[in-house]
Amino acid sequence: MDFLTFMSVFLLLISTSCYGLSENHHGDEEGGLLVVAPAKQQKEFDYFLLALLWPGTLCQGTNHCCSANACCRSNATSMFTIHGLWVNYNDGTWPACCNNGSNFDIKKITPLLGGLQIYWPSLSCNLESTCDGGKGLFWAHEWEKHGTCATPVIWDEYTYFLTTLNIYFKYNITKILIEEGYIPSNSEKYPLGGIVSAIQNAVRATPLLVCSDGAVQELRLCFCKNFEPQDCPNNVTPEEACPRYVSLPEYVPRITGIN
Ligand code: U2P
Repeated sequence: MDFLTFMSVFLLLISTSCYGLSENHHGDEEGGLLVVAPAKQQKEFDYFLLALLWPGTLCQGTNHCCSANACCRSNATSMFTIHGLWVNYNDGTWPACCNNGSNFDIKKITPLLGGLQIYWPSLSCNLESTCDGGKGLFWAHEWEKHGTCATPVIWDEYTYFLTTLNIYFKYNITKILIEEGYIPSNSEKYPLGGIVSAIQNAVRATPLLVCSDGAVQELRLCFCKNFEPQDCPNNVTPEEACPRYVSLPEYVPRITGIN
């Protein structure tokens, strides 16, 4: 089956309710620790959230380099990269680590690795927490913490990564912003409302932006279970909220030696 056929069948098979009722259930972190409920107690999620990272902001915090850290690449372009495809509840919480038996296995996504390295890179040298209390790749963290909770829409690791790449390509946020004049810059500031409107016009749904010191750090797009865009609930913390004028810093390669 070619890829387009696969995606068409896949999208037809999944449930389509955007606003279906769902009992809320508690998610996630308390004092940095994952609070993991047994899989059978997890309630089905309400919507998907594609979280994108802006390397121009995040890479400013790079203080040492390694080959895994895309902030250290000399040829990194100024584009949003993928943080993860998350599954959330409408009340602002989310399930996490829904299937400890489904540990990340890189072999299952071998055909996708080329794309993942470019579009879903780690922006840090640190290993990330896995659901069994260990440390692993950024991809392992995202699959185990978020992907395993995406049932009954997504059941397996390969589909999780493939689906995420496809949504990312379908809604090319970097291109949308550049076409509207929001060019990465280390001197300009842009009205937050203008950025939000540009995305609303292109995607037909309201995104959510997360800032750090007035710079865009993350951009989130929300989707119904059939992957139609829906408005994102405005549930960022005050520390993450963006001011009325934001910067979109240019990516500055930080080649301090790969070690
Ligand atoms: O915002 C801090 C971290 O909390 C997790 N998060 C946040 C919002 C949301 O809607 N869903 C969600 O999971 C993310 O955790 P991570 O995937 O990075 O471990 C987010 O970075």
